[in-house]
Amino acid sequence: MKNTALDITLEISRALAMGAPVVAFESTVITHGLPQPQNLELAREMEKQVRTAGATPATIALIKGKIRVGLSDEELSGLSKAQPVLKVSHRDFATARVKKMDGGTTVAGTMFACQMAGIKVFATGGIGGVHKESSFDISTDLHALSNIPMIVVCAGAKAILDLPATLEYLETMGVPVVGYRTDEFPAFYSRESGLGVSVRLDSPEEIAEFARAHWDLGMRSAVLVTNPVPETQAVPKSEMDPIIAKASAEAVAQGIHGQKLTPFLLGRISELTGGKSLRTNLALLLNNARLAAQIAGAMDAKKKAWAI
Ligand code: PSU
Ligand code: MN
Repeated sequence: MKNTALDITLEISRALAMGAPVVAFESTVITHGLPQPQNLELAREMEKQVRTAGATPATIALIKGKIRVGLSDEELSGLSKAQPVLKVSHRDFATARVKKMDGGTTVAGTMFACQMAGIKVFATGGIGGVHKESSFDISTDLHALSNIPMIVVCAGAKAILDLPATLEYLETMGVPVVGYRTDEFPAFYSRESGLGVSVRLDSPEEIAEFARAHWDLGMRSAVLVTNPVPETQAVPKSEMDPIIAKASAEAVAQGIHGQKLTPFLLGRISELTGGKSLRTNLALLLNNARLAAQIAGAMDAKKKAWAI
């Protein structure tokens, strides 16, 4: 089906047509999640890591209202500096389209575009979830995970969220939460949360096999792979908890809510940790890009084995 809202680069559409491994990236992390110039450096480095691992990177964003799969370096650079720029989840695509705006796609928005494009593996930092400040602030990311069949690699979810409620919601919606070489759900900056995953898997091949089994059964939900930040870059939970509590209290005091809440909390946490959390954030994003490329490669290898 030719979709005029969607624009895929030749390189990516060729890779998809050949069944070669492709890894998608979101762009809200570039437009709203990280400061300049680290956002652009990170976006470039993630693409590089994926290429080194033998897969094709596909950064997804809205450019002048069009859903773009694969960006040129000029476009990536423009997006990293664009002001104002939309944060695009499901409800915002039509806004971007009719107003011909640039926008960074959230996890949910990126999954929507991946489904249109036929991309099966996506790497991000942390997913959105149920916020602590308001029981009605539940990220569209959770809804997307419940009904878009693809693999999403993340470092868990930040403890700015209500993590037990987020995991309950994922369970209700039938989303398997895979711990990569861990039994514990990682909390983004920290490797520990005190909460469990639904299954532990120890290799990219096992993850590819698991996803295949999930979808072969007729399930339509995503497989959420949680990859703990490398030990050398992790910040202990005990160190993060008071900082997160302070940032959350400030958000409540300042009346910050809705789409602005996540970017506000991320920015404040980075300030309060004197940039330490930012370094952790960058490290886990690259770590997730590498694992996603390995998983995409393992899925590709499986497909070929089955075709014989
Ligand atoms: N969590 C992070 N960093 C981020 C985000 C989440 O640690 O940059 C971004 C992602 O793009 C995610 C979005 O999809 O925030 C969730 O926003 P909301 O809570 O408004 O749905
Ligand atoms: Mn929200």
